Amino acid sequence: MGMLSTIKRDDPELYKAIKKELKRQRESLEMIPSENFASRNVLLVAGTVLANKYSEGYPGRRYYGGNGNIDAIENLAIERAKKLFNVPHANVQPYSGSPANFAVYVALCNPGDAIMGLNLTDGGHLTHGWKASVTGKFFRSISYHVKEDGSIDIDEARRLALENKPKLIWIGATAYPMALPFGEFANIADECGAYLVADISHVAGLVAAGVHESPAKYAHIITTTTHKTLRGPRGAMIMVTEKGLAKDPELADKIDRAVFPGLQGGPHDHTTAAIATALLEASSQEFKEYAKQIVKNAETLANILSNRGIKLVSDGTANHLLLIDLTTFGTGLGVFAQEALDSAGIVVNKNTIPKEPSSPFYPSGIRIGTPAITTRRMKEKEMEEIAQIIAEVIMQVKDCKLPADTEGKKEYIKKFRKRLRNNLVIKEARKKTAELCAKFPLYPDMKL
Ligand code: DSN
Repeated sequence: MGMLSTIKRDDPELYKAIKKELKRQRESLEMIPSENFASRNVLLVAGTVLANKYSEGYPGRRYYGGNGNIDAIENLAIERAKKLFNVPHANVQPYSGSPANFAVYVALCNPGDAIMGLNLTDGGHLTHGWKASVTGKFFRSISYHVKEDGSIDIDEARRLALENKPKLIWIGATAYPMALPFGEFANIADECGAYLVADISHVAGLVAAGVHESPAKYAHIITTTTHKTLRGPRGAMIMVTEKGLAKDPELADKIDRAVFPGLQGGPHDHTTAAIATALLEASSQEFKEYAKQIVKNAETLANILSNRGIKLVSDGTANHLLLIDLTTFGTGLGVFAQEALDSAGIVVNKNTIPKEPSSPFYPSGIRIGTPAITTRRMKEKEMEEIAQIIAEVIMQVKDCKLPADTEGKKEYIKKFRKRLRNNLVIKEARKKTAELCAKFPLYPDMKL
């Protein structure tokens, strides 16, 4: 019997939609770098009766009764996080990455304080002070950038930090293919007296496996989502380091109070438990091999795409993602590349590139990552094939020209979609990606 047999009976409409989504995930190559496939155990735990409980507070200090089992579960997640990331304090309650980051502001800053982060279109995150996020409205946000070679401009960051004396500095990114310079930012933060917060959401799995340097000895606080390279449920954690406690012995309490009651109500106990499962998995030798393979796969993709004349920001990758710069062909081509790849069965996202000449909605790049296809156990051989397919598909969109006016854009994209449906190269590519997906089945034993 399928695991959703009662949903199938009682809510066929919803059942159908879930089934279609499983089919989509199984039959396409998921290459959005922030996505992954959680294990069957993580999914199972996230779907348990733990979702029924209210547990405001922390283990041993709850506002509701009946939390003995939840205390044990949350403590398990906390202890596993502390061990895996080598930190003395972990809060596993943030609902997701953005609330986790906002809790850090609540703990450390007052409205109007200066804060610093990597500029969004240079690869930073909305919550690191971008103008469209409340973090760019409530605080005096100063952005640092990347240089021509795609690496973070440490000199600019130092100059801005000394001039503006920010209360906190973020080091972290969503579209940065190089290693994060934790040591250099620790020096900058120490020089200007700021808190250094490492947002390792994208590389948490690589850090846990020792494939990316850990910020534990450099940052005062570490935030991360749990569902990207860490391969857990959708959730987040905030960790305080020894360095953080040395700077402010009350830092752990401040973080805990900021999460609850500062920002959130009851934690999602089913997610906390699934985080505990993911942390156990991430401490295994198998996970270390997985993380190494993520990087090897990304390197292989980068080499072949570069050889095919496709420009990459920073000319390659040192982690799980590649940022393709399409400006060699034209501006604002990200949307065409994303849609063409989608039709070919490869799911990626359009993305801004450093010094973006277009806009975040019609950006000039695409972001490609290997965490999810590596979970499907694909290796270098498959990356060679996928890179050739991506290159072929990109050649199909290189002559697109994005009109300047909104109506013109809509009309052009409509016609482009029609052309895509009849494109023989894309059809051939779709066949190849379907074959690859069939060879590396996703959740092979899962029956809905
Ligand atoms: N949406 C995430 C990403 O794709 O990187 C960041 O929040």
